[in-house]
Amino acid sequence: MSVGVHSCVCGCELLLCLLLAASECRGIFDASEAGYITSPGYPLEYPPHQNCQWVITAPEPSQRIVLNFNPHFEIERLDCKYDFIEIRDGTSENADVLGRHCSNIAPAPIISSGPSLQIRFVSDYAHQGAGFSLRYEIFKTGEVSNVTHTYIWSRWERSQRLETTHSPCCQ
Ligand SMILES: [Ca+2]
Repeated sequence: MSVGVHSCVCGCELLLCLLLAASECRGIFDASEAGYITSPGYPLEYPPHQNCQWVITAPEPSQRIVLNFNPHFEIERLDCKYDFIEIRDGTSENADVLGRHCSNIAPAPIISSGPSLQIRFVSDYAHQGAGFSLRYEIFKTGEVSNVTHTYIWSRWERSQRLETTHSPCCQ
């Protein structure tokens, strides 16, 4: 049985469906402005029966996208079969899988090979966790190209450093 918008509308209370439809559980984002994507409710437990999908695109065909995960990561383990986050290298349904992750170890940074990637988050009916939070932005190989980026990056680095100082999990 596929769990999608239609089965949701038939299978759960209307209010919950409206909340799901209105939630941040799906969307298309332009990576030229860096942003965050989280599982619903993060850092509180994500709800059961989630089937979220986000697409991130970059404006230039030569650009790539990088995802950095918050170390506070918790998705039901068990072979990543019931709950998982899956990242694909492009927008098509058959795009290569860059990673499928669960458990409580955040993935290492993930970089697309082209200007788009898609993220899917699935949960089944039981056993939830805190979920995930990730930051997306255009992957820069060379020097920093503008002031905004420098600012965001230094802020990000600083928050990483703080987390490292306070948490033994981020060595
Ligand atoms: Ca589950």
